[in-house]
Amino acid sequence: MTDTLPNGFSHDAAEHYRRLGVWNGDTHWKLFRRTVEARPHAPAAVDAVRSLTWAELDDTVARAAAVLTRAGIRRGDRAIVQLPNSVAYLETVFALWRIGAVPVFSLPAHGATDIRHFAAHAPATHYIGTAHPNKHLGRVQADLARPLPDGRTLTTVLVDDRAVEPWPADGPSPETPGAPEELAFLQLSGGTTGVPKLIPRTHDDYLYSVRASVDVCDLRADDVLLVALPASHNFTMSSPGILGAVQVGATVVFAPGPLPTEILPLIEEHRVTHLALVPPALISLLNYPDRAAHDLGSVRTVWVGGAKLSEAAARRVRPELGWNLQQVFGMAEGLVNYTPLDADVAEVVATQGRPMSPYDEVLVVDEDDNEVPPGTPGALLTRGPYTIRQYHRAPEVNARSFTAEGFYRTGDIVTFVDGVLTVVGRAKDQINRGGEKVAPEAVENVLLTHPGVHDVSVVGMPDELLGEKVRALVIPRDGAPGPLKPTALKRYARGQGLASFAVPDVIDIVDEFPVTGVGKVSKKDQSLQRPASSPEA
Ligand code: OOB
Repeated sequence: MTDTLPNGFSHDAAEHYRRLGVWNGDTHWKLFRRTVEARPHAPAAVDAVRSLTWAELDDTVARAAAVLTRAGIRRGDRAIVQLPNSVAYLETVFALWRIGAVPVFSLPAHGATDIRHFAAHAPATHYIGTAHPNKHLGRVQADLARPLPDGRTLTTVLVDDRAVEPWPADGPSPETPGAPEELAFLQLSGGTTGVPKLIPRTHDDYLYSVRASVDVCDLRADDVLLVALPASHNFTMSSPGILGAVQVGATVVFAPGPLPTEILPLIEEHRVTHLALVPPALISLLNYPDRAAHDLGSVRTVWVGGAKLSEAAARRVRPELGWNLQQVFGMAEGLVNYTPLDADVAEVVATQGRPMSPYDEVLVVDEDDNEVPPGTPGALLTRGPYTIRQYHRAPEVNARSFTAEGFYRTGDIVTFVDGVLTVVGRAKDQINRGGEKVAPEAVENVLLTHPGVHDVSVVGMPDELLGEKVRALVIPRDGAPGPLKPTALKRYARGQGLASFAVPDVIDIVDEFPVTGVGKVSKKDQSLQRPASSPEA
């Protein structure tokens, strides 16, 4: 027996949560099978080409499992999943859980560098991607033909996610699902370092978070959930998300993305009752001129999270859309907070909600880890039944990301008053680009490999819609041939395997970086004082 479970919980801590009944021995495969048994003829999953009941989905998941088994995936293997929002995505993930394999949830926007890192670090044996790659995914897939640093090459499985029958009949495959305390999947951290960290979640801990989410939300059987954000993101998966829909037996409708033109027709056509959005997607919807042409009256609740929602936008939701708003402040590492459905308006529009579980422990501390008085901003630390106590295979990162008592250092600066959290800032070196998290260091590392670059500093730049954009300040190398052009540098960054959302929105060529009093590069000054005359790429 190892010292800890894959999510870092000691056996004692695990036993504690089992005794409390919050870890109840459920698994993702059992969850799915229960809903198939309970609601075989109810609509389960819909996308642009397909519409399946739970019983039909059970069949196609079995076929998908046979295909993946034939590709060599076995119980315990890790497989990177990088698929667009589609029924085929859902089938792939449940097929992996049927086999007892472990999905590594990458986003379609992740670049080749990210995927290679996940492959080496998980370590993964397979990559499951789309048979209809865009330019970006085409680059990722081409790159995977190269061996990994350890000499292995990933086995690639391409899924025709636009086909009516993506899974050729391939004979039965046995069910060999994982156990409750085992690794259920690897989720990706927003990242503050060069490469995203892998987040190990077990069936027990994650499914508790799904049940706790369902408890504070109004998602029921016969409801219709629109999945518009990337399906594999933690928010989309479990707050209450796709797995919440599976738990209650609601229908999941996949939209290709969260633009008003992508979601409005689907809301109307499928009588959508719930959806989750990041703040920029909500604001785009609020400001969309043709909104009134669509009947949005079926929607009861919109969940908004991933980045701070402005109070001004939050105030418009009820009067202009007629929907309930629940702010969601969560993290793939665990802790999720919601504004309650019955909270007063002031709390709904101006706070990031309350921890969803009575077993969530929240500390707000100063620089010496001493608790601050209520209402005083401080760093948020948290521990509880569904917050990991370690990253996957990363002892050094773990030492700085968790306290000795197992609290996770979220990197968020918050106030905590009467059980209500408000996010007021950030202590981590990360850019939150409308919910997509960018590690400046990762972007700097890529730009530094360009022969014309002497030094780079990447910072967040305030943006009306996204909250923040990615800005790179670049000092050219002396004697480099020809002038350094922002457009050329952007193209270079795109070709170097960066996630698409991490490619700088703006590159400014400068002579030197602003420095603080102590001679350290001041990231704050750079993000705030962008010279009006600087060239915009
Ligand atoms: C969600 O998860 P991640 O892992 O992509 O990012 C977590 C970080 C938080 O630590 C915080 O810095 C920021 O994203 N964040 C928010 C926020 N929701 C997330 N900051 C302000 N207000 C909010 N409402 O982003 C995530 C995971 C599950 C549910 C919802 C979001």
